[in-house]
Amino acid sequence: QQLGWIPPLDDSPTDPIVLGFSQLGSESNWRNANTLSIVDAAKESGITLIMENAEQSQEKQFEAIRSFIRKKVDVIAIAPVVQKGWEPILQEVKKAGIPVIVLDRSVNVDDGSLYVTFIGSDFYEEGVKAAKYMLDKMRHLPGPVTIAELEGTIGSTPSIDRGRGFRDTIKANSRFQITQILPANFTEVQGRAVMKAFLEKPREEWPQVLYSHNDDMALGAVEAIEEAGLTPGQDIIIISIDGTRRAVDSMIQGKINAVVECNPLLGPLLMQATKEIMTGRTLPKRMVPPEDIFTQETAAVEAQDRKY
Ligand code: GYE
Repeated sequence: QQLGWIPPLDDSPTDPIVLGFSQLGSESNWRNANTLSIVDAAKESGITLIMENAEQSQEKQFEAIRSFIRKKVDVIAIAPVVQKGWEPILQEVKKAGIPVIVLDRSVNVDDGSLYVTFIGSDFYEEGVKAAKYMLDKMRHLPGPVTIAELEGTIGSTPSIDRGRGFRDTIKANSRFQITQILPANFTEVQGRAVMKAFLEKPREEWPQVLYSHNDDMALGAVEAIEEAGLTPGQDIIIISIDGTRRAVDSMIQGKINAVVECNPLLGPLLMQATKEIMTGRTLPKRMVPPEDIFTQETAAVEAQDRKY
């Protein structure tokens, strides 16, 4: 007698999805919140996460990605430290037949088939928001306004686009001049050192405004400004980007004037996208989380439910 085919039970265990994630580093509080969000979301959604920290080295990202290929992971996610130089490694991944999600920062590639989707903020818009706040804040002040700019990692999408968005917004008004500009790699230590160097110039060259590409550098700069005997937030107007708890607290103390939000909590979206790719769904090429701007007026309310 022939036995019939027994269908598998609906809840029979299937292999968990394996996601290889190349995180670019741990340079800032934003980054740490981003990493944590991804670890938590992976656990919650039952995805096996293999994560490598590249310590801001693109070369290390390549190594991590090659190790993911060898391990035959199902999906590879990359938070790229800089925009350029990704084409060859992404070709390798494509050859291995592994879909790629670009997360947080973007990649400059001609061949759009090299990744499925890019999940990350609109950094240009963040720069525009920072500039608009400044134009409004300084509108009653007569005469020229001098600005110092602390850039992030050279060649990274947020640094390039936050710079462009800001500049494009102020360029019609010649009263506003960026007089000093240097990169500080998105870290607090370097932000402090660069601000110190800005203030070592003769007094008449000190800026009236500091535009910092992230909170960590702004917080470092606040210390340097205080050490120089100035009052941050008053003698120098400070605008930064991210919206970390420490920056919002500093805003409550009056030391930072405005913070443009950049949301690091991308974990749930990344896991959802990973699952959708595995079930064969088509994803939009670009996914942007909604973001706001916080000022000293709204800081206290914001501080109550800051998650990072
Ligand atoms: O603003 C900064 C971090 O890529 C958006 O990187 C991210 C930036 C973030 O180091 O704090």
